[in-house]
Amino acid sequence: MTGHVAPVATNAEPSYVPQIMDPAFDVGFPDARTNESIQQAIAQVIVDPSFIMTVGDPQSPDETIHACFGKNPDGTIPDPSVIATVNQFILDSFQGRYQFNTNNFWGGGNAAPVNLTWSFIPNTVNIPSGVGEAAANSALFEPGTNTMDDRFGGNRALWITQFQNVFNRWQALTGVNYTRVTAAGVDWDDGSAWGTAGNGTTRGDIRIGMKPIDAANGILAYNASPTNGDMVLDQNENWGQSGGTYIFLRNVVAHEHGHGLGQAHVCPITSSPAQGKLMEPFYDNRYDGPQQDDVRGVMRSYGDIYEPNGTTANAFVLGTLAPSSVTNIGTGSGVPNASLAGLSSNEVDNYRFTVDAPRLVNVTVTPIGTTYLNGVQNANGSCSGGTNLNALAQHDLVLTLLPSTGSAYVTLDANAAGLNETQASVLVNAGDNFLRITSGSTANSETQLYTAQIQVQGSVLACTASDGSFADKVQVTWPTIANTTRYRILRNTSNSLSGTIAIATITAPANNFDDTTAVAGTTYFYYLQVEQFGNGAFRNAQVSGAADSGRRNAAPTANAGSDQTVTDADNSGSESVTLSGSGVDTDGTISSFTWRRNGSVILSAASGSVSLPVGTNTIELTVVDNNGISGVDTVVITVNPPAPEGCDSVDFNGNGVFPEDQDVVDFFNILAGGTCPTGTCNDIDFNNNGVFPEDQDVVDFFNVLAGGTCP
Ligand SMILES: [Ca+2]
Ligand SMILES: [Ca+2]
Ligand SMILES: [Ca+2]
Ligand SMILES: [Ca+2]
Ligand SMILES: [Zn+2]
Ligand SMILES: [Zn+2]
Repeated sequence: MTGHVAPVATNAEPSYVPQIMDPAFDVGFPDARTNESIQQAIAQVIVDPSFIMTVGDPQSPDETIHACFGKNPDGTIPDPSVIATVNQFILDSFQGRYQFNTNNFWGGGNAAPVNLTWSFIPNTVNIPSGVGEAAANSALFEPGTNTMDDRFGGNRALWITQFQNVFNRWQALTGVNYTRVTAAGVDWDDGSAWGTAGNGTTRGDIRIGMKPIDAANGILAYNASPTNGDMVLDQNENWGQSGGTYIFLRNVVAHEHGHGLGQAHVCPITSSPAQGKLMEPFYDNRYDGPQQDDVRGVMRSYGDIYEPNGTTANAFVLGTLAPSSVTNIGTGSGVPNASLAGLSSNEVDNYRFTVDAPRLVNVTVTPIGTTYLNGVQNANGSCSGGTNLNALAQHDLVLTLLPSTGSAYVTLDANAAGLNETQASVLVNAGDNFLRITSGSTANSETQLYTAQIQVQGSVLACTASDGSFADKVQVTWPTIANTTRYRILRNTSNSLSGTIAIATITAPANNFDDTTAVAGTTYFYYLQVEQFGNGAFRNAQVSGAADSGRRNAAPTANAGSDQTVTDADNSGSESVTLSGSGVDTDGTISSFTWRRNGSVILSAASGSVSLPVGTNTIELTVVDNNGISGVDTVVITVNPPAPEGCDSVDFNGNGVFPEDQDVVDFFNILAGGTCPTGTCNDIDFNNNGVFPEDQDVVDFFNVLAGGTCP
């Protein structure tokens, strides 16, 4: 037979000052050495060691009753010989502060979550002797004096709320889930005989009753271990004390139920509330409910609030995490130095998170805990001094980030136990991903509390492709992505990952690529893939349909028109010429026309008149398309000078007949002020020296007419 009787919390009222070692502690406090009920219990144990089964499951004779003893007036625990006598008949040994064996937990154990029901028993249920007290009917409900109803002034809802809050608290901190059950229409259960197991609907796994155990103080309550778990409160305690929101009732019930979950006492009795443990043997109201060690102990058997999450299939669902969001796991316990996530022996914790697109995430796992004294309660009931337990460094945490299928993105195990593991900027796939916390330590029956964090970065990871900016390529660029060893560029002619072809693999830190194989004018869709940590796995940085399109420009063609030859008819040195150009762009529009001569702009329009100097003019027409890409054509415009300077034609009258006398006649006629008979006569400045009328024109006219040369 294994098991133990464990001295538990006590209370001294009305002037009890809760500091354990406080001198006021002994005011009105009974001396356990003279506590009659304890002696009765001892006597009964001696007479009949099997009595402990009376509140246990008859099918599980190993179950243990946890009885609560008082402290001595000097603050020490009760006479060791008293408890030792009891233990001698009940215990094989203490099993450490977590009673983790095949009989002391509900369900599967080792971090296996469990659903428990709880109920109050009606006054009709008789509770046999548990620790030597007389059998009596339960007395939680009215009528009667010192029922729980009475202690709370008839406000039944108020005291039930305190019990509910205790179970809510254990549920909020551990893998145990509770449901209160009642018989139809009443506040109590179906009234089955004490010791009857729960049925899940009208009778709880944890049944709670109240009866006189001893006088006020001394024994406060007792509680059976799993899988009985039932609780008996001493009717003679003032459960209605409202201080600390009924902390007396709540801490005793929470402590007792700790036994009901399979927890043994833990020592030493600490003077510092920061080191406090609900499962210390004596009541303390300087902390409220389960503390660090209590959370660790219950997680050892039932896991944490995220259970079951031992596989990716049953991973805890964190949901869709938005860009630029931070998601914390295990935070917010409200218990100093304790988190809501814990890892037990050989346990695996999986968390599933979803992202809308490939995202960079920062992940961290941080061990939680402090160093505190930890020890067992001795067989004689005294508390061992304990040894330091470093709850921060029980397991060497390992963080693995996994896609929904395939090998891990990254496994973080750089640091030793007690230290966090963290990695920034890991690219994860769109859709479901998993954060997994495991232990790199050998199997360790201690719980390692931890918190974890997933931070989703907001940056967009798409690559960008040039849209016609270059006539010789499409330039693909992308933001530098941390931890990247290689980039890969995929190309498609539709905006889909399906059907893409890899066109380049680029070694980081380069972050651009020139696609010179693109055909001008064709629209392509470019996708970026990333290999991080040199692990050989290229992962999409963009979802299908999210590609940026790119296009190599089809350059425009210019047409400057046909070559022209003109004459400076008025001998002004230049001549006005009409330029008429055009341009064609097959993948866009022409946005400008520019005509240049010797590098200087002479016209900024498709067509127009320009003045060109005498000579050969090579004119360049540049057309620019809507992407700024140019096309060029040239045209040659020849401006000839007027007829060489010299004498006019001897065909003075312009009738095409010469030489003839009529030219002479007409010359003199005009010279004399007459009119030209044909209307097309030359001027009379025959020698074109700008001086007229003069005799020299006459001389020269006859000279040329006679076959001479113009002077
Ligand atoms: Ca009592
Ligand atoms: Ca173009
Ligand atoms: Ca003529
Ligand atoms: Ca002249
Ligand atoms: Zn206890
Ligand atoms: Zn002239």
